[in-house]
Amino acid sequence: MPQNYKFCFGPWNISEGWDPYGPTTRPPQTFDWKLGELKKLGFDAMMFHDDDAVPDIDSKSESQIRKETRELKKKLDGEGIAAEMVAPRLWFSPNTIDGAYTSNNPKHRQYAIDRSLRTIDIAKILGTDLIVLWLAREGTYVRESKNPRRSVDLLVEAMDKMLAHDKRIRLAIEPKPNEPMDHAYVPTIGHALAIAQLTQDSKRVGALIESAHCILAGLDPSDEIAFAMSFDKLWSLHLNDQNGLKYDQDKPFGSTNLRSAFDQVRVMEQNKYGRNGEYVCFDVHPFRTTKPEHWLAHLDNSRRTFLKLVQKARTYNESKAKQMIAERNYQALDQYVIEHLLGK
Ligand code: XLS
Ligand code: MG
Repeated sequence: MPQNYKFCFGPWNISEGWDPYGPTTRPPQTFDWKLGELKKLGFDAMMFHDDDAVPDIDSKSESQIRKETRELKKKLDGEGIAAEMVAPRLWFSPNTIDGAYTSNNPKHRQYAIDRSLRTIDIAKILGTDLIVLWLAREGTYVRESKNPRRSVDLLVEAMDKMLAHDKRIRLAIEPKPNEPMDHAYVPTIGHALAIAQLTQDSKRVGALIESAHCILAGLDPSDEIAFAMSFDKLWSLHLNDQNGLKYDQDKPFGSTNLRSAFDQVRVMEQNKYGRNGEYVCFDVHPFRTTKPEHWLAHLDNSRRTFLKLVQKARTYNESKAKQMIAERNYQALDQYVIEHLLGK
């Protein structure tokens, strides 16, 4: 049976256009407005940072966090929208200036672990077992400021504490090679799955792949997806796009690399991504130039492109391709793929 995909995005994907060189270009919107737009678009789930679910989380008690999360759960249920995952946002606080789990300051490491355990509590109330760890500030600006071997141990220690906090949650590590760090400690899916093997319960530690992050590592997203699926450990996907090695652009899916987008969809189809309930999330931002009246277009367009590429994958002439491969006629194969994507 062909896979029916379920789609998701986060409140941060309806952003206001700020960049380091200029102010916002769109007025901030309420969470309720964003939830309403997600529902109108026909998406199935919303993904959350812990402070998307509970704003100003650091100023709140555990009971207040639980109370606000229950209110959010009621709101999501009322709209028939699932929570896909919750990710601790460990890159804004003054306690994470020098890293979170790998900070040189033991108090700050403890802050990061405590906040991650709160994230697990939020996820349980929202009805998801998936915790995403984008290790934004686990890395260095100055290599000698940290001991890389000890940093791996500290990451494993933090994950073990999360796995012990609740026996049902799963951790999905989201690799990214840099930004904001000069070099991040977990740059690729290989590093993520290797670290998973060091934890106390490695079957509960998997990964999330983001297209742009693979490109920033100089890798092909479809190969990274296939690699993670070889281990049955691709538990979420952030499909987007990236034009070369620069700041993380979070461009709409297929916006720059249509061939690569096709290859990502094809490898998802071949490996039946989604058969265990995994979502397709678009971690994309509108261009700064996008007007408020076109605010959701980047999400709707990403899904349109995705679904058109699903059709391209399903109408790909496998036997014709097999013949060219058998003849090692890869020039013809290359041209066939191009013309298939270009259509009649
Ligand atoms: C940023 C990351 C972030 C995670 C969620 O580059 O992709 O959006 O997906 O914290
Ligand atoms: Mg992401």
